[in-house]
Amino acid sequence: MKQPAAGPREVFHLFLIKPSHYDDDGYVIQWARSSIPANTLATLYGLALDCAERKVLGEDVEIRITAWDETNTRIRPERIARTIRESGGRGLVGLVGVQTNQFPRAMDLARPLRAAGVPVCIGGFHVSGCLAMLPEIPADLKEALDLGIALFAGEAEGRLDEVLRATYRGDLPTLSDFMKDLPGLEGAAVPYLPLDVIRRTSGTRTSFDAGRGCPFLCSFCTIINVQGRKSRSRSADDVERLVRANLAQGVHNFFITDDNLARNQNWQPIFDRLIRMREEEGLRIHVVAQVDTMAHKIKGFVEKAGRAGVNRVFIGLESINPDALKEARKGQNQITEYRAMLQAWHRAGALTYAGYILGFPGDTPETIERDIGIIQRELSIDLLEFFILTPLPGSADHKKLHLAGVEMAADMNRYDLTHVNTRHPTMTDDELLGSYRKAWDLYYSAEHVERVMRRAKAWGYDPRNMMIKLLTFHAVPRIEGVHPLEGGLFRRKRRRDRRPGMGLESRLAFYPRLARDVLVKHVRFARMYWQHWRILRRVLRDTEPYVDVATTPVQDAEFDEMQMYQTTATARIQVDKLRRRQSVRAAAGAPASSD
Ligand code: B12
Ligand code: SF4
Repeated sequence: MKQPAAGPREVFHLFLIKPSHYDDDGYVIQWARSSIPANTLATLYGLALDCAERKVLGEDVEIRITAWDETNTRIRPERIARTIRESGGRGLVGLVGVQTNQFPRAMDLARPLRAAGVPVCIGGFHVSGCLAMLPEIPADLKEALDLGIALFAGEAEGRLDEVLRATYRGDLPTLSDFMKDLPGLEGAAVPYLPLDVIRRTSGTRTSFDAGRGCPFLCSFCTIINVQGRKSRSRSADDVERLVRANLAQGVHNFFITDDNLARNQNWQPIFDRLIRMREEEGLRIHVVAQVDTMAHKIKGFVEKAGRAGVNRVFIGLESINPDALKEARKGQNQITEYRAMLQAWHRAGALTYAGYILGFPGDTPETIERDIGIIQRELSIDLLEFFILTPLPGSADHKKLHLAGVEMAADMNRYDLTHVNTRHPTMTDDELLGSYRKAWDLYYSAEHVERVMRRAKAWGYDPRNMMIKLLTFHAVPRIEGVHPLEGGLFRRKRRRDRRPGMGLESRLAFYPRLARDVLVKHVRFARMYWQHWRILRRVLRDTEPYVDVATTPVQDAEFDEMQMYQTTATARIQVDKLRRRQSVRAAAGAPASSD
């Protein structure tokens, strides 16, 4: 008699979904191609793959994993429920990496799934941040628990097995809180996404976290309260393994998502490994990293980063005003170091992206405008991105306001760093929002775009690439009205994917307006492209060498001359302190240093 083919008898569907959030009209922010794959999705996929390979639900159960990012894929809860039902009813929908601004959307995806009896589990910064910092569970999380949605606070390494087993048994707890027990990362299954998921983004780039945690204490930051202040890192072997797995599928570009790679205790072995792979094996590896403003003071860090393939760095500059930095407990940012730091990154061949926060207590529309002018003239930043100071759940700022009973916006969808969510001491909400919107136009003015392209040419970066980057960073907020970090190629809007409560528009109202919007956006983009292209032509034609204040090497006299150091009393005090330190060093015969 013929034996039946051996193999699993049961299928357990694991849908891993990274939700998006709603724009101001209530439509899901979604693109034909989003900008970069979400690392949380890669991390959960890597862990799930490991569970599937180890058959944690038993020899007879196949764990079938699907990974979707809603910023580039339409999610249809009813189809998910049907798929699970039709293959025996076993499965779990994991809503992954859910940030505060994504929590309302995550709930709207979860409701129909729960109504169809599908187990749903939500994890990510909103759940973890709230549980880490608030004395009681907030109303939105309580509502989730009431609907039977499981909330997972903490990290999934070493714990996904049990989440899957408990779901399979039918006793997944509604609340799992591992915030006090952060796992080590060495040897854990590494982040991984298959090529078809990566291809839904605009470049062939994937992401991974080489480590978690940051030692600093910035008051607006959620990361230290969720991932801790101690560095937990993957090993160089882990990183090599995941890099090779990606090279094998043709992916050579990596975004290392550590908030502060400079404070990853293993940065050196990791860089050395990447350097060896690049320099000895000739492998093509390009890296985008996030670092702090003092990374250039770590011996060998910038130089090794360049050799390891880092060609873009995101830097948390936040402000050029020492009072604001002090207020935000970001005293580690020394404005007297900014110029040396930016120039060091350019020498290593890396493009500099700096984050800049608007809405510190001392900010006014006038100081914001003044400071952007100073940055343009004196700092060799390539791309500047603006954020509104926001009390994110999980941050010390949020906890303080919450405990003091200060009013904050109740709609979590607004916590995307582009909305005003609490009162500023002197600016009205409209003034702050107006300053935020104007900031993009001020920084990306035609005059400054030309300056940055000329600087790029001078330090050896292709001005054509720089033009595209400047153009997209300005076009996304200006034309699409969203932050560049939330941007993508070709916005998609579905009539039915509108926020409940905002009303379903009729076909006659929705589609003609959509067609008009698409047309207007393309015309506006073409106009911006044309303006940028004309600037580029001028820059390419010019053969004169280019130097300006920002690209001039740091000199002692500049501390008396540059506006950045003269505008506020605290900046002048910082310069005096620097001078005193320098003279002590000189007296001791130590080599000159800006520190
Ligand atoms: C890389 C990154 C991005 C990338 C990709 C997103 C991603 N998640 O990978 C991009 C550039 C797209 C991005 C954009 C934005 N980001 Co972002 N981003 C990050 C960053 C630096 C790393 C994310 C990461 O990989 N973390 C590591 C993963 C593994 O940790 P995790 O997400 O917490 O997941 C673990 C656990 O939570 C748990 N878990 C998570 N989900 C689930 C699900 C289940 C079922 C289970 C069991 C467990 C589980 O297990 C995971 C593995 O251990 C974080 C800061 C940080 N350190 O996390 C900010 C962060 C998440 N971003 C933030 C914000 C605000 C934004 C933006 C709104 C900014 C803006 N104005 O545009 C946009 C939103 C757009 C979007 N669509 O995501 C905030 C969110 C804070 C909050 N309370 O909401 C953070 C925390 C940074 C900050 N400023 O505080 N971001
Ligand atoms: S340096 Fe960045 S990651 Fe570290 S505490 Fe400050 S904001 Fe958070």
